[in-house]
Amino acid sequence: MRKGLAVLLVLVVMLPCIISSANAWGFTLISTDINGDTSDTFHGGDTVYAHAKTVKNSEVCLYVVADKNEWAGGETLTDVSGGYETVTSDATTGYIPITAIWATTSGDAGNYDIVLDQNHNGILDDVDLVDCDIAVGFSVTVPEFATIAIPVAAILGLVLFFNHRKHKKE
Ligand SMILES: [Ca+2]
Ligand SMILES: [Ca+2]
Repeated sequence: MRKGLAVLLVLVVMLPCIISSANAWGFTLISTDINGDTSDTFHGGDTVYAHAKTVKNSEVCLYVVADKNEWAGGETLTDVSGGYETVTSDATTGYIPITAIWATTSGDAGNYDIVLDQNHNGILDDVDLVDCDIAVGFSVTVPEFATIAIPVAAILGLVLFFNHRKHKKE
């Protein structure tokens, strides 16, 4: 019962994000894998891609910014991925190419948003798109190898240390 409630809560929280990722004009912006499939969780070391549908045949900029859920408009966009990407949307469909926006490292763990700067002025405006303005856009997690390797290395170090001391006493 409790589990069901938790799942329901998660769905209620997630749902507005799914709806709002498409705005009144039917424009969308999502974080994806290399194939263009929606992905909101990446391991440090993964490359984050973005896909979007926006105004046809327009040059736009893609920013990776720190996650924020109270976007009011007028904020200066600060890219954390080593620079924003500039792409041009298709003249017929309005889709941008699936674009690599960030080659992450294990030091990049955290929550982020993507902003499509439609009028490329480096400021969030009504015409720009945010993934996601009311929830985490995507998150980068520490790779499993590091979370396992560090405690294992620590235990191994202790074992070697005590072994060394034992041999010294003998
Ligand atoms: Ca803008
Ligand atoms: Ca957000």
